[in-house]
Amino acid sequence: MKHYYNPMSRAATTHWMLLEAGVAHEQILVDFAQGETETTAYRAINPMGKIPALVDGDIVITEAAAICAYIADKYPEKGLAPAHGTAKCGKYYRYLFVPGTTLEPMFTAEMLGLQDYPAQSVGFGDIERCLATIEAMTPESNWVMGDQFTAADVVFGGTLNFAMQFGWLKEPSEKVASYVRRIRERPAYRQSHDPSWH
Ligand SMILES: N[C@@H](CCC(=O)N[C@@H](CS)C(=O)NCC(=O)O)C(=O)O
Repeated sequence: MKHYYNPMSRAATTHWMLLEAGVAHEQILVDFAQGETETTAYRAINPMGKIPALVDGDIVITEAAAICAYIADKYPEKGLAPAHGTAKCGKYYRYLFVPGTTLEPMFTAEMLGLQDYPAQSVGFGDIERCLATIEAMTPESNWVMGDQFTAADVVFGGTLNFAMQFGWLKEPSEKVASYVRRIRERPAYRQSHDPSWH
């Protein structure tokens, strides 16, 4: 598998997932600051010109959450996803999808200082709803699926981690802060994230 990556990017999350799964992969550094996501060769892999991307044989997976879900599904023996078709998957999918579809757009809107948006039309509603969602979805202890650490923690916990380190989450509750501390203590997290980030 080829992992198109840069350590100072969301690809740190997919690198973390690959390490959690203990999967051998080829790390291909993409220097986006030097325009390497703009080349014809890279756009053939991801027309979005974004990293991360994972290429597994003739399959291309883009979007950090999709890559994490793919790795968890490809290696079920690693226990990084609930068993397929079980009721637990409903909860698991929610944690995989909420960050990219709802939380990230809200953080972007906040970062850009956008205010005059129609909360009933935009997918993230408004910041209050998103903060309440983060609070409600963050586990009191262990991981989002209970004792089992899964790809959902990499995606949801990884998003909260970025939100804290970049100051998007201005006043995290103790519950959120301690979940992010647990995330940051994981050996695979530490191996994949630059300590200067937080
Ligand atoms: N929705 C994408 C976002 C990926 C993304 O924004 N990647 C940034 C780095 S964190 C990037 O590739 N930027 C380079 C560019 O836009 O040229 C995902 O979740 O993978």
